[in-house]
Amino acid sequence: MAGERTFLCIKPDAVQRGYVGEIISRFEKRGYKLVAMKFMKASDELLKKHYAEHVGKGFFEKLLKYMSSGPVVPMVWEGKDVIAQSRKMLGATNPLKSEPGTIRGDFSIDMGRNICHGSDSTQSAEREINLWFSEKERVEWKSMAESWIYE
Ligand code: DAT
Ligand code: MG
Repeated sequence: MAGERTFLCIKPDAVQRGYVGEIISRFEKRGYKLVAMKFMKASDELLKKHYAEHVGKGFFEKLLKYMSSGPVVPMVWEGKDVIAQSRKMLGATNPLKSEPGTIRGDFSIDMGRNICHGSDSTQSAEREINLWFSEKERVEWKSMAESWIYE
């Protein structure tokens, strides 16, 4: 299955609160395939590029401080419709509006502590994957579970 790819990033609050495994587990269990992953502190320079659309907005400095406050777990995941499906699995940007059962709806309350990032379109997925990962860091592998996930 030559699936679509998306960029997800577990944010510093989720690392601090011990939710790294739980978040990865949800995407694994759904049937999506992990293609790349790192554990790192993001520089202001990288975050300004990542959140380019929000530079200059009222909440931007707070967002930058939060995202650079500790380690994050950037990842690339692959599979059918993974961009839209992972946004659904994350829930709304404001956790107070996220449905229970979603990652943000289950584990967060405030917008500035909303646990995990996910690309919102094909274009942003491509841009974010290229920003956070070199070609070499994306692992080509065949999942043996594929024929049990896709018919
Ligand atoms: P998302 O992360 O759901 O793609 P976004 O791209 O609009 O949402 O914003 C990026 C992050 O910035 C978001 O996860 C939380 C924060 N944010 C967005 N809008 C905000 C606002 N009005 N006040 C405070 N923080 C905000
Ligand atoms: Mg966004």
